[in-house]
Amino acid sequence: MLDYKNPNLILETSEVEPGSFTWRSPSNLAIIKYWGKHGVQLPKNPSLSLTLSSSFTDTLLEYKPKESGDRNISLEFTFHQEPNEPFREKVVKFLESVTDIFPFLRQLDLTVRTGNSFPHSSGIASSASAMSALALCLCSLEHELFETLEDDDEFDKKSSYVARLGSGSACRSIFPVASLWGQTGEVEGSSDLFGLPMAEEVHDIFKDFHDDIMIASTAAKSVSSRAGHSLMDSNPFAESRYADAKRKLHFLLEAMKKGDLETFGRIAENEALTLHGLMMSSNPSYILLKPNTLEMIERVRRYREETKHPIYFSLDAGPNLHVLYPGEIIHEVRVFVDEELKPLCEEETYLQDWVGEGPVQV
Ligand code: 2P0
Repeated sequence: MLDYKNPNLILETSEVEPGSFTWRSPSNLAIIKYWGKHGVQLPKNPSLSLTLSSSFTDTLLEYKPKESGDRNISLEFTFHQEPNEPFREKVVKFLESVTDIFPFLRQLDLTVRTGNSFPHSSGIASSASAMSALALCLCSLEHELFETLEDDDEFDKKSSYVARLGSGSACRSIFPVASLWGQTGEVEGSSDLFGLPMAEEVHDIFKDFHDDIMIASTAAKSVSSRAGHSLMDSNPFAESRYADAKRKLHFLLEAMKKGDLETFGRIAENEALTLHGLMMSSNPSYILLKPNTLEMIERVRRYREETKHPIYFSLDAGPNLHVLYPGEIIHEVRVFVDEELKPLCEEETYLQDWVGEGPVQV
């Protein structure tokens, strides 16, 4: 099995000049959800996401030959210009876990400076953007030091593989427009180990597609995604859920290829509510939705019914409602969002996001 372990990536440190890389990487929104995993960050079912744009993480990685002779990961870390020990420890743990892939990390003094475009604790999952940005920096560093990743597709594949080890959903953020992660007979070359680019498999309507993220609550989640995934191991509906996701993927791929928004929207909403249904049917059970989330769902459905506009919703592992619609109806939809949904948001806050072109090196 592909594991990218490479003991040859060892430096002659006296020849290394200090340097740095910066990557900006977006978050993504799963339409078919990843919920349940096994082994080392392997999904129980394939998932398919839209790559976002305005919700991103910027990560700068600086490196220089290590001053001390030890083999520990040496990392200075700031988040929004401030030291942050819990985050630093998380990143150190992640870097330790990828030293078989990047053994040279033990030979360098590293600095990571990172920050998100979206407000802290706005309830937007930041692990996808953060871990993809870091994985891209690591692959850039490897290429700078060893000239090993000249081929862009190989660079993306390895970045996606490494991002997955940091956070499953992060492996899908590497690609523009849309990405599929998880082995499926539906898509040639698909794998549980990395995401695939799907931009060429989707209709143009999804390339001008909006996701307004309605902030129903910024309170910390009562159950983390990590704990949520592991509760799937004892969920009585788990096996039928994985089968259902695989079945829906077939119809979603077909709909996205054709630009069939009605089928797309039906599946997106069903997956969002299934995800939360799985949380409610876990043992112990938990609920992340808020009363205003449900009120917003009703209003989206009523507006769709009345106007026949193709506007749908999705949810991540939290209470915030993602309102999805094509760019061609943005003017009408924004009036609805401002008048009917915004007043239901915490401090009337919502984020305007849209399908984007994936990470950029800055
Ligand atoms: C997804 N989510 O497909 C699903 C649906 C949230 C809702 O994957 O433990 O942070 O780091 O692999 O990726 C959020 O969980 O979990 C998630 P880990 P991750 O996007």
